Amino acid sequence: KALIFTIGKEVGSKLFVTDGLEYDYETARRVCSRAGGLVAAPRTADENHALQEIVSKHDKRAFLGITDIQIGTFQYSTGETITYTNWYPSEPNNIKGAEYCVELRSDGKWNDIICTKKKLLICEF
Ligand code: GN1
Ligand code: CA
Repeated sequence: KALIFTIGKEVGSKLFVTDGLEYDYETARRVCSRAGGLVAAPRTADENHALQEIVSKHDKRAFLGITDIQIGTFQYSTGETITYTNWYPSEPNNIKGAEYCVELRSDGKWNDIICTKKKLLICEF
């Protein structure tokens, strides 16, 4: 828990932790999973705000653990349909029909992007 002072944030019972590095989405999933966590997915405005602070600090947009690879509906990596959203205006726009992942911008808003792009890793525990 002490690590959150340098590499993450605590919101309620959730810990968000970053290694400061960028990976494609599948690698991000693997790295978080190996550590016993999931790619971070904000379920409230408070959680979104904590993730925004991490993104701003590192000046790198982060992947969220949210995709529409499977059924055209955005889902958490647990398979549940998302409840909270914070899309940037006109997003998700699914450019070229190929944007199945979601990035968090430094303004806290979400954009759908291609999963093979490399984005900041933030895991939740
Ligand atoms: C554009 O350039 P950026 O990151 O602000 C696009 C997004 C795409 C993204 C792909 C208004 O966003 O929808 O996902 O490029 N924004 C607009 O890198 O077209
Ligand atoms: Ca987009």
